[in-house]
Amino acid sequence: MLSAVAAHHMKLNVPVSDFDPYAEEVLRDPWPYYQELREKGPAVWLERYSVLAFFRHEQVHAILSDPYTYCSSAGVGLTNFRTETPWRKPSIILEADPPEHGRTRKVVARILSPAWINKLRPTFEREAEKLVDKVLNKGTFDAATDFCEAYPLKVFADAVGLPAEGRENLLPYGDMVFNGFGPINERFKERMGTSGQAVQWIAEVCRRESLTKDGLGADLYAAADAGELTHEEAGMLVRTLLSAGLDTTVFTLCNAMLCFAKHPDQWETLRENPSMARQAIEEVLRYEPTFHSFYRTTTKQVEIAGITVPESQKVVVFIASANRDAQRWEDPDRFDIRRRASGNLAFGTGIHGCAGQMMARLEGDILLSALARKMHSIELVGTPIHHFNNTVRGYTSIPVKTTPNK
Ligand code: OVV
Repeated sequence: MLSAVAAHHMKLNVPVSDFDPYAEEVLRDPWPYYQELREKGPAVWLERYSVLAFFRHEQVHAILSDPYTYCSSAGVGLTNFRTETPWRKPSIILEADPPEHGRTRKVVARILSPAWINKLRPTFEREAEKLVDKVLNKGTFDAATDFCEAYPLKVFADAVGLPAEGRENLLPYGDMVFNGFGPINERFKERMGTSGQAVQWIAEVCRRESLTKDGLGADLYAAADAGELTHEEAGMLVRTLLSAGLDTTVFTLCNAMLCFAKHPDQWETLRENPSMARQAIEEVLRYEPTFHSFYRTTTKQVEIAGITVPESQKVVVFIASANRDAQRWEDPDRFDIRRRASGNLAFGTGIHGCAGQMMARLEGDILLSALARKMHSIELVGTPIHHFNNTVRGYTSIPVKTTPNK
């Protein structure tokens, strides 16, 4: 806990705000709030949560690049694991610091590396063609459920080696994990109350016996056989794949579909150049990043942007805000697939930068280029339903009408 003196000291030195990042009106449209908060100064004290918040690209990047000062082992959510009990056993990769983090990260990085996952490409492409044909055949469909959920639930879950039955537990489990990085609010409690079965199912399928012999899950257990991990750790890292790999890619695809439905000129550009799919996904990630924020905890007193931050202070970095910082991006509120969007912080950066980012790009690239080759137009035919979550941003429903290429 921060001492009263330290809190007082900090309030004297940085602007104070009653901003609530978890309020529905903020989650629905955070951009005007972020702009105002970026303009207040390099850091803002969020009095509702007693955390120091960073909204500018410069500090967000600096904090994520210094894991020794801004650690993850006290949790990457609002909960401080040193003083409060986390709702689940901490992740041995996400919620770990060097040097321990390096051992688990090395194994996960290998099985999610381009070289390793490229063997999935033919299967992912075949499934993308099938799914695109199916929805274009329907014409009118829900892009969130019929398309953006359907694809990762098939291809990623298959790649990990999960059984076909029970996959309906994956998104509720992820929703709980990502709500769990925020405050213990009604949103978290409600999800917690309905997800007991999902927790149970996840624990079950992380066991070696539940997984196929040729998937990423089996690869983690093979690393344990080779002495790189314990077998229990292999199971924990399967849990990481299932926590971090579904809701995230589903929501990224949702955000992509909505970006193109709302920007028909950009769709036209992509349709004329399907090979731009990968760069288009990058701009979707910059413009509508799937994460709004993440936390770190200081390991010592530190100076940043002239502010003295005490030891053991929770800091929150708004990566979504950093991605729209005019100091870093020209015309940041413009969705433009031709821009150079690399360097955006949607996947974080540094040693904890998303280990699955090549998998996410592979899925997005393949699905978007299949669409670009087959779909002429996409149009919203109803109001999209936002999915409110304490960490990630996406949709529950996106009613669309599409026309195929002639
Ligand atoms: C990046 C991420 C998100 C959620 C869960 C985990 C990782 C994990 O390691 O469990």
